[in-house]
Amino acid sequence: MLAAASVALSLPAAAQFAKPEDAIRYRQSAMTLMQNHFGRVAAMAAGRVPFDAKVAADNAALAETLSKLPWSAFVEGTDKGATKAKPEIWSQEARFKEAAEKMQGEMGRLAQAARGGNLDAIKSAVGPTAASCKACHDAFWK
Ligand code: ASC
Repeated sequence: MLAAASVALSLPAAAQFAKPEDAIRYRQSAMTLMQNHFGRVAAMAAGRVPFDAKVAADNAALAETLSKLPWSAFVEGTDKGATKAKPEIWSQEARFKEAAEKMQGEMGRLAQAARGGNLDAIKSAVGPTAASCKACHDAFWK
């Protein structure tokens, strides 16, 4: 209970779910959108698409906002069903929270770099951001 409450309290607005499947779909949707908007910035950083400072800043801002959303949906009882979430999310809640917060911090730094409009600063921020996505997936995603 306390663990679940502390996750919820760390959020700007806790989402509510009628069914476990709704929570799973919500967090997967947030991750999908975040991946999409982060991916547009990462593609510019990698030189796969031409750099456009406004597009980068807009997409990085969206990715930062989206990075705050999945966590309230990791409610108890949503480790089963159509999810790749590992049980460690709930059994090692502090570790999961730390990894989630690390990613949100990196996504915030990326958004800040993108607001500055400097491609080199964006390039420097993309790597650590992607690494923080991967670290959490490696540990907590089947
Ligand atoms: C992405 C995405 C991730 C990370 C990771 C980086 O675009 O969806 O989870 O980058 O693949 O290694």
